[in-house]
Formats: sequence, C-alpha cells, structure tokens
Amino acid sequence: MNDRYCVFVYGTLMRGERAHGFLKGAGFIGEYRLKDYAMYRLGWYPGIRPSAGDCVYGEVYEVDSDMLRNMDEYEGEGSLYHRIRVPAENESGRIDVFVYVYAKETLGEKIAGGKWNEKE
Ligand code: PCA
Repeated sequence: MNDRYCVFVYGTLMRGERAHGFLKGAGFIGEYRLKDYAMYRLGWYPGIRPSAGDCVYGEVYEVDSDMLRNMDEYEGEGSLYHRIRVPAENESGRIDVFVYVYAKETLGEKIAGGKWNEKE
C-alpha cells in the first residue's frame, strides 16, 4: 500500500524529541496549529483535548501506512490516544490531518503556550 497520510505531531514525535525516529523518511509538510485544543503534561509526554479558545502548535508530516501503523502501536491508539481527523492551519492555509488526542480522563498540568518544546 502506497497511500499517504498527513499527521500533525505535537509531542514526542516532533523533530528533536525522543520518538521522532518513527518519522524517519517521512515528508515534512510544515509547522501548523490546531485551534480549540489545549496541551497537558502527562509526565514525559503530552496529550491534547478539545478546549475552546486554546491552541496547540506542532509539525505536519506525510507518512505511509506502515509508518502510521507503527505510530499507532507506539501511541496506544484506541486506549491511551485516539487518532482522529481534524483541520490544522498556518499562514498558507488549512489542511486535514490525523492527530493523537488523549483518550483518558486524568489530565496533568495545562501547558499554556501550547508548545511542547517550550514547556519549561
Ligand atoms: N506523541 C504524539 C502524541 C503525544 C506524544 O507525545 C505526538 O507527538 O503527536
């Protein structure tokens, strides 16, 4: 299968973060933001949830179905996170992307700026 998918990543999958290796060979599309989502610290990784007026910043990559499957496994798709489709935007426009949204009830501290690599 050579299907391609756009994925918005905002945490450990981002460039320079510990799980970025899952995106080896993926095409970088650009920096994007998700409106009306907020980021929470869940320990060494973040999660996002719908939250009106908040914004989450991340990177969009184009991946194939094998990469997507590997990321689903790493993220615990279906239990820890749900992979859903949302619109992401930046200066050049709006695209539909997949994103991992936190699936559990317990939330950590909100990361007000919405950027995982500026969390400190
Ligand atoms: N990894 C995924 C979801 C949260 C995380 O740490 C990501 O970077 O988008």
